[in-house]
Amino acid sequence: MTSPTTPWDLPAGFSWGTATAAYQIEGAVTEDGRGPSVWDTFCAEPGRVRDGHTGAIACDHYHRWAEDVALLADLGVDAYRFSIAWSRIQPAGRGRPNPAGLDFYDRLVDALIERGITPTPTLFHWDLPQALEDEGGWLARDTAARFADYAEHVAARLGDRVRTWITLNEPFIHMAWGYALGVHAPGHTLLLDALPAAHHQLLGHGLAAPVLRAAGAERILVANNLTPVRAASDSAEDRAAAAAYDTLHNRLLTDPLLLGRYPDLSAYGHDSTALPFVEPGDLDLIGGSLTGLGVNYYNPTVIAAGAPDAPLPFTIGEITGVPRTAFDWPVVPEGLTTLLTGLGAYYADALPPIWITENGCSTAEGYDDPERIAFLAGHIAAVGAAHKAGIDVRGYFVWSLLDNFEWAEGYHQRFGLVHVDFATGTRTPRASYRWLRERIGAGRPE
Ligand code: IFM
Repeated sequence: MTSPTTPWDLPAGFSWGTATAAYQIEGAVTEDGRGPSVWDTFCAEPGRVRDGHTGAIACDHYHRWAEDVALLADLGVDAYRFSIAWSRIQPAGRGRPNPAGLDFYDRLVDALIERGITPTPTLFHWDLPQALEDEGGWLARDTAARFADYAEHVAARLGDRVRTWITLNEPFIHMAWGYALGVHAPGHTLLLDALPAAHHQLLGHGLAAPVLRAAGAERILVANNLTPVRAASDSAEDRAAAAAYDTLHNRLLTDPLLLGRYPDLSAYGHDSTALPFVEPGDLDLIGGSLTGLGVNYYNPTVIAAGAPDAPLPFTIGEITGVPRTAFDWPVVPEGLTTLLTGLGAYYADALPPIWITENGCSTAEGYDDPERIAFLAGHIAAVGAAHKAGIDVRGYFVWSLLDNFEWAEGYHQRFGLVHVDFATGTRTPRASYRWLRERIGAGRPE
């Protein structure tokens, strides 16, 4: 519990955490019966990931998890967001669970609780078992049922201790980069034909939610990647394009969850009330199933009209005149306030409490990271400003605890409060880790 007046004017009980994901940190991809995931396959394909990097070893968290829990305890966080690798639990995506896989997360959950850290698992952070991809992946409706079955196995083992679950991580990004553009696993380039992959992820969440509730869940979240969208100019064309992009990036995956319906998709040539992949009853399962919204925020987006013959009705523009991260992403902390207050204005009473489930930046490799400190200070202040404006925001998870495997960028982007030497596995807390420890410690009761 934090005190009512942290340096950032955050609410009493505000929860501090850090976040990671299984494929990005665990390594040990062939150990203890783990089956291959789409990311193992993708990494093995030449040219997919920068310099041929893979998650085969990553941070070796599978063996060094106790050290990582000690780092969390020393940091003083209230919560830890990690993800469960589906193919450790069900190596082929279906059938009897693999006890060794469940044991790994069971030990992790116990160790976190022993240190007073709330375990906050994500069930799906992009590493679909390859066997399910071979049957159509998230384009196949049956994958949603498989996901609920997997959730049931995990909840049966961990549900006595885990109270907050995040079912999906960034389903929009997974659909867009994995199924529409092909820059992430599983590497499909379907453009707008990727939409069923979004719906089936939501359906998987909708089927899993009652299973998690039956196992004692108190909070069920989806962590959505959201971005405030601005038109590049005041022209009618740019404003229409910005609205279309906002619909796709933000509302496609949030309206069904909070309002029980898809947004108007006419800009994409679809009647959102008659989508061929949506079956009767689906939206009843999906709508109203959240008891919290996870918000992953990195930067705003500027949008201009697309070329008349382009497949998409928008072009992504450049944000200039602001600092940039090592990834060349613009740093706009006030965009987070805009985003949160915009959610409040749009969803009104349908908006549940919010947790910032990811926020952070990549910096140069060194241990001294003033850019990360400035980034975090600015963004946490932006959360405080949203709280002051009436938004019910309850927690903040830094992405990430450790430098890790940054998907198609391999190990070239470093997001960690803790530096990782990928040759030896050695962890070294950065200046930002010490800064955060002091600041969140400052907000705790004596
Ligand atoms: O590393 C990713 C994470 O897996 C999902 N959200 C964005 C992060 C930074 O790109």
